[in-house]
Amino acid sequence: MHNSLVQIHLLRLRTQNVKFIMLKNHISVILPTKNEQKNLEILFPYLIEHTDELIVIDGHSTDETVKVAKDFTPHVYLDPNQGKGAALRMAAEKVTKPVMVFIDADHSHDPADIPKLIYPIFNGDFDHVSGSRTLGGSDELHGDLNKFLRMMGSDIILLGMNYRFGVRLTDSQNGFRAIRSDIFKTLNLQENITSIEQEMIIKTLVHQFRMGEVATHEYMRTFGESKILVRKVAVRYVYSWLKNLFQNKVPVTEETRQLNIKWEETRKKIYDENKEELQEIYQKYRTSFDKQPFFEAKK
Ligand SMILES: Nc1nc2c(ncn2[C@@H]2O[C@H](COP(=O)(O)OP(=O)(O)O)[C@@H](O)[C@H]2O)c(=O)[nH]1
Ligand SMILES: [Mg+2]
Repeated sequence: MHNSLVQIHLLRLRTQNVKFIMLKNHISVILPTKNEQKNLEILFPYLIEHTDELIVIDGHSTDETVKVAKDFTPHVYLDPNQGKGAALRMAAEKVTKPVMVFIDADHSHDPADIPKLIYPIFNGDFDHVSGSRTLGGSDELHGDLNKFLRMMGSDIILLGMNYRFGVRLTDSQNGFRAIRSDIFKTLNLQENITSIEQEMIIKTLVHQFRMGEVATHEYMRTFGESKILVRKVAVRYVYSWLKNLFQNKVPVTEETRQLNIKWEETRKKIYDENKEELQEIYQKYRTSFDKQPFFEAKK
């Protein structure tokens, strides 16, 4: 049964692959892992096509995750054992590239969507781009009670964010996203568990960086089970949501202005050197870029 599963997933990835050669030198891909050995064996060959800096932050797996990871990348670290949020913060200390892409290791995201996530950043449209499962569909948000509660919860969280900050985002929780590395490091993120996803979005809005979305599909994880139990994390999610919603937008500081000026220089250089590849990505996904229901609330 597992063999046929693997074949289906390989087929899926092969059909969607896009050329992505030079730009991969400018992004770090961050993979938080906890007991994902079997998923990694499928995922890694595709991931390394999309980055020259693959960083694995492992949550003290008890299977062979770390061993498999080390076959594919020299950048393998153990997290502080506090959860996925703490793992992502640790990753930020290791990156050397200007854009970070976060992708789950359970094979529920397709590495072939990475170009779609990073294009609006290198094109200068956004500073942080989240994959949206509302726009792209999800096999993990519908069908049983646990999924229903997760979907309802994340939609309520989303409504709060949208009305509080005058945007119309469509996904508040996806683990598949791209963000300027300099920004991630200045957001002063605090959440130790997966509630870091909503915190990252809210703080992007609070500090007046540009938040965008593109459609990405979420597949069912291939092997193993989710580590998230709604009843265990719900209180933390609500607490961090309310705490962050009560922040006011902060005026753009001199520090932020400087950060943006420096970024713009970096971006232009990368853009000019990789124009053809970026054009290719644009041509391939133009409908999802052009038709965005982005993000400012209608006045
Ligand atoms: N480093 C690290 N990774 C984790 C931890 N908990 C979950 N992950 C990883 O984070 C990703 C998302 O976790 P998952 O259980 O699939 O959550 P779900 O997709 O929201 O159901 C997967 O790649 C997990 O292996 C942790 O404590 N530390
Ligand atoms: Mg998952």
